[in-house]
Amino acid sequence: MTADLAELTGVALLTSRNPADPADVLLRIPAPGGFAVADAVERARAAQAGWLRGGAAARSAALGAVAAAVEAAGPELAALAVREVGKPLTEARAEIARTVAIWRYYAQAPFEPTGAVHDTAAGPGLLLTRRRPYGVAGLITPWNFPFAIPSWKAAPALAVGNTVALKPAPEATACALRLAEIVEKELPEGVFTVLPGGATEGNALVSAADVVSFTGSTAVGRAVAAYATARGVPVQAEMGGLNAAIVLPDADIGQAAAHIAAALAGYAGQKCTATSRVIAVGAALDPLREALAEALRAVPAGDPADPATVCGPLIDERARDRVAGAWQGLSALAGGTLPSGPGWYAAPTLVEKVPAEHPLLHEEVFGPIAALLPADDLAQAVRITNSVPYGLVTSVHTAGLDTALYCLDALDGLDTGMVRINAPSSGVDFHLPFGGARGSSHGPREQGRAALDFYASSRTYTLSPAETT
Ligand code: UN1
Repeated sequence: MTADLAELTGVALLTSRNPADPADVLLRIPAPGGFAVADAVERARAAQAGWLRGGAAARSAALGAVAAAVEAAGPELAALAVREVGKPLTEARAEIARTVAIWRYYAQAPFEPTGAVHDTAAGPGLLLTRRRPYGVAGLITPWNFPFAIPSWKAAPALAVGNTVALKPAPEATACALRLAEIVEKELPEGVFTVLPGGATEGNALVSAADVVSFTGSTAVGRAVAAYATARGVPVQAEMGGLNAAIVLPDADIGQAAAHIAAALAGYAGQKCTATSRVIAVGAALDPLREALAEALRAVPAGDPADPATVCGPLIDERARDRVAGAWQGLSALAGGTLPSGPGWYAAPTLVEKVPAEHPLLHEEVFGPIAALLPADDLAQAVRITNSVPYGLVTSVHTAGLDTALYCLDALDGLDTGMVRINAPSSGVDFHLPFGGARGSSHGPREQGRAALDFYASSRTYTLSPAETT
C-alpha cells in the first residue's frame, strides 16, 4: 500500500523527519498493523529451532559477522542517525562504535558456560543447571539510540538461542530498517525481523512474544510490563530518569562542571541517563554555579551534522515546547532561550531557586535542562537525590573516598541502579548490567551478562545412577 492510499483508507502512517530540518521527510509508510506483527512472530518462532540447533559456533560466527557488517557501514549509519534522530555526528559515530563492540562482545557468549554442576545434597548423582531460550524475544526500542539499544537487546537474545522480532520507535524507523537489512544478511531467514509501527504494533508484539524487553517512557513501560506479566511472559522495562549530580566542596570543580555540562546538554539531554538535577553541597555552590553556567554557555550547539556539535535539536516540536515550558517563570543561569530553526532547538539551560513542588524536580523533561539545588551536607544531598519517583543513575563529584563510600552504602546511600564517581551520569558501559530503582526500571537488568540470563530460563536437572542389582 502506498502512503497516499493509506491516508485515503484511514490506515495509520509512520512518518519520520529530520529534527534539524523538519521539511526533510525521511520516510512515510503505512503501519503494518497487528496481524502483520503476529505473522512475523510466527515466522520467528518457526526459525528458532534451527537457530538453536545450528550450534554455538554458528551463532557466534553470525553475531561476529553482524559486528563486521555494522562496522563496514559505520559512516553511512552515523549519517543516518544524524539525519533521522538529530544525534550530533561525533556522538552518532560513538554510538556506532559501541554497537560494533556490543555485537562482538555477545559473539563470544555462545561459548560461555550455560549452567553449573553441583553435588547432590545427599546420595550419589549430579545436579546440573542449564540456560534455555524462551523462543521469540519481542523488543520495543526508543529513537534516541537507534542502533545501540536494538543491538544490546537483540544480540544477547540471539546469543542464547532466541529469535528476535523488534518494533522500533516510529521516529527511528529508517535507522531500524537499515539495521535490519544489515543484520538479516548475516543471519538465517526469520531469525531477526524488524516490524515498524506504533502502539498497535507494539501491543501486538507484547501479546505474541515469549519474552519482552522495552525501553521508553515510564507510562508505556508500566503498561507493557503489566500486559506481559498478565500473559505470564518475562519482561524487563527501562524507563525514565531524573538523575542527580552531587558535587562536594572537595571536587575538582572544573572537571565536575565539564562532566555535568556533557551529561546535561549532550544530544540535547535526550537520554534517560542525562543529568537534570545538580546538587551542590555547602561551599561547592558558588564556584560550581559560575563554572557550570560558563561551561553550558560554551557548549557547541546547533547543526548535528557538524562534528563539533554537542547539543543538537530536540526530536520534534512537542519536545522543544516541553523544554521551553519547563523553564517558564524560573531564573536561568544559562540558556532559557530558543535558538532560531528550522530545527527544534533549545539552548542548554541551568535554572536555580526552583520551588520544591515545581514539576522540573519531579517529572522527566527529556531535554537540555537542569535545576541547581543547594544542600547543607552530603546526607541532605543523598536525601534530595532519593526523593523522586525515579532512581536510574547518580554522578558524585568528589576527591574523597569517604564520600564515595557513604554514597554507595546499601542502606543510607543512593537509591539508584548506577552510581558514577567523578564521571558524567550518561555514557554507561555496555558490558555491565544497566538499570535503576523505583520508576526507572522494571524486572531484571539488561546489558552485560545479566542480559544472557534474562533471555533464558534456568532448568535444573537431577542425574541419579540407575539401581544396580
Ligand atoms: C548511555 O547513557 O550511555 O534510553 C545510555 C536511554 C538509556 C541508555 C543510555 N536506556 O537513554
